[in-house]
Amino acid sequence: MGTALIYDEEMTKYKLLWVDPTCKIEVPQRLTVSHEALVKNGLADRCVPVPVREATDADILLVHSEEYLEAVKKTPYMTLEDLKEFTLQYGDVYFHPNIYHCAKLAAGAALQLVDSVMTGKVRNGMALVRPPGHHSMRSAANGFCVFNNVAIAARYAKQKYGLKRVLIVDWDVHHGQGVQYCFEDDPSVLYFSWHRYEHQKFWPQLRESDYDSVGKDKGAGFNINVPWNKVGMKNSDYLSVFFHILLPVAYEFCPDLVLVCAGFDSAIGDPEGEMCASPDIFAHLTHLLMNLAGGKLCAVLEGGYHLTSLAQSVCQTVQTLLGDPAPRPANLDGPCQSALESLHGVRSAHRQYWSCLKHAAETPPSDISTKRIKLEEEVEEKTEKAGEEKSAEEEVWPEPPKRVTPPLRTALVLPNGVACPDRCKRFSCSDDPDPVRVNKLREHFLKDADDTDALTALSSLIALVEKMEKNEICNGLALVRDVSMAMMCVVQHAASALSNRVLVVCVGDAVVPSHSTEDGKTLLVQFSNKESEEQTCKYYIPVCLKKGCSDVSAFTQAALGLLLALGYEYDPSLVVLVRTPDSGLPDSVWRQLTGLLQGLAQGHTLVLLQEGEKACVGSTASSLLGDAAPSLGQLHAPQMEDVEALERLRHRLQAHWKLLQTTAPGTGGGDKH
Ligand code: X5A
Ligand code: ZN
Repeated sequence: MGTALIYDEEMTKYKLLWVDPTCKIEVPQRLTVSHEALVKNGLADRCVPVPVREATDADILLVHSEEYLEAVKKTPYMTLEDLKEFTLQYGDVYFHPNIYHCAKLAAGAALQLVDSVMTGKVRNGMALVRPPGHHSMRSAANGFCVFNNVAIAARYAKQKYGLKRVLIVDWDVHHGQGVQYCFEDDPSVLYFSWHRYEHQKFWPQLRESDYDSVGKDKGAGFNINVPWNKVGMKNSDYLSVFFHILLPVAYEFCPDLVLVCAGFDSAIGDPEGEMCASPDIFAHLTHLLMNLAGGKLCAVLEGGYHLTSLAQSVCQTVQTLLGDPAPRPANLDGPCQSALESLHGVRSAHRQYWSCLKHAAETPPSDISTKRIKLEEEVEEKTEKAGEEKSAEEEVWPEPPKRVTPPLRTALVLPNGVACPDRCKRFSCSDDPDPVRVNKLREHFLKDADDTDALTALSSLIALVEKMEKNEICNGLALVRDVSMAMMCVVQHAASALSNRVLVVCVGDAVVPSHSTEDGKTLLVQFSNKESEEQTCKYYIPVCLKKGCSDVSAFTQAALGLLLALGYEYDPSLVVLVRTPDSGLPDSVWRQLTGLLQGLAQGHTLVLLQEGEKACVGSTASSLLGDAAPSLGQLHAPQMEDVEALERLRHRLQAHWKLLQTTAPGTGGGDKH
């Protein structure tokens, strides 16, 4: 359905006109390098160009006061001295004769993006804008921001399209306090922000940026702050927060639209953030949000001050919005102690508001809040050391490798007589079967039967897996006579022929090849309602849910907090997704699952369905093609027993799987169960 790209050179036409060390990083090149990188990588051409417009007074007044707007309106006519003087009343921001014009375009760009997505002109999109927006407040410019582009967009979207719920994800490294203030008491806008905090030592040094600011009155629970109390946070830290806070809450909230305050100062190299997440993490952050709200996602640029890092991160985001498979997530070694403390704090602060967090540890981390006071002395120490250490900007990291998309997205192995859906290709090796393989397969799997069709199907399956491994085909779907046998066959092939790991996700209680997990080359996660024998192997994980897979809330919780986290840490080169006919999993959940799992293994997913399930071929193929899955609706509280069982399982597994951790060891907060 397309991705909008909004960019206008006009927004490069203002800059800092005097000396100010805090503002000198906010330069016009931020926009030009980002746009040039999109052009150079052939991404700009694949987007739908959408023109900017000026936000009207009425648009701006959705968030800002009349007095403030009138004051900003005068800036184009001010002298340099007047501008300096005007600037002084605000924090960490500068004015320029053309900034008012650009600020109207930046807000207008966000609104154009919302219009393009809401009218169905495109599925999603990104607006490259200056000035950024998330720090500006009702009556104040702040932190390089003049008008709050995303806050205006949220109000506008609600008003013009009657949206009930809007999710704002602020992955910029700074706290968008302007957005928080705007929606603090508003339960219709869920604001999530992670930000460098260092126990309130980092700009803007607000008490209300901490995890215990959860929103006010009716809006209590709809403001989520994740403070980073140390620099150097990595991919694992970011993903942990997505798996254990943002995604469960976002799915429970069920937004009609997702807005992203897309600041890239949270990536490696940035002098402001000093974090260590790689630019390709934004492919995953984007991907993980792309199935919410029926895929309606608008990303609006905020910060990002290391030009190379910024351009790479922007490309990763846009390429993902376009639907290209995400790169393999590199070295996920689990969250650090400080991130776990934050995770723990946020989850316990929000457990009363979200049923997905109900079983989070009750006790807040022992002393993380009080550190705020204690840390005062350490500041000087830190500034003294600054000279010796390498600055964040000098940090080196490899350029994210080109994401090569296979020539064929989705291939289907179907029995004769089952039609192949649009945009997919029927796949069969019957013209060219490898005789050695065919014999092997017959011997192993079809001993007593001389069933040519079944044999062809199995050989085709193997051939398909090989093509995925060579990156000639991205993903596939097979309708087979016996999913257990097909699963066995693929796993066996993978174990003997592939050098890499395979994640097998089995939905329903098929017979699974649990014995083939011993060597760690296969990780098998099975969802069913059968209480299975105590799990013995690190790589065979039975997940038992009371009502099997038919409870949407329980299943979703398991899929996000357990399966995705496991999958990312395992980092397979192939995902095999199997569903039995009696699994009970509703179609919408199945499509969400299929979509989410494509963040793994560069999108190499092989889906196995039983022959009778013809009716599901179309919708499954659609998910494999990257279409957005339908929303699950607002989720209710899952059954107590299921939640408890899941928590127990997560707790047991976290010794082996670090991405399952949600509490810091030694903070006195064991999970409740
Ligand atoms: C949008 C943004 C940062 C301001 C930093 C001021 N602003 N020290 O990233
Ligand atoms: Zn920022």
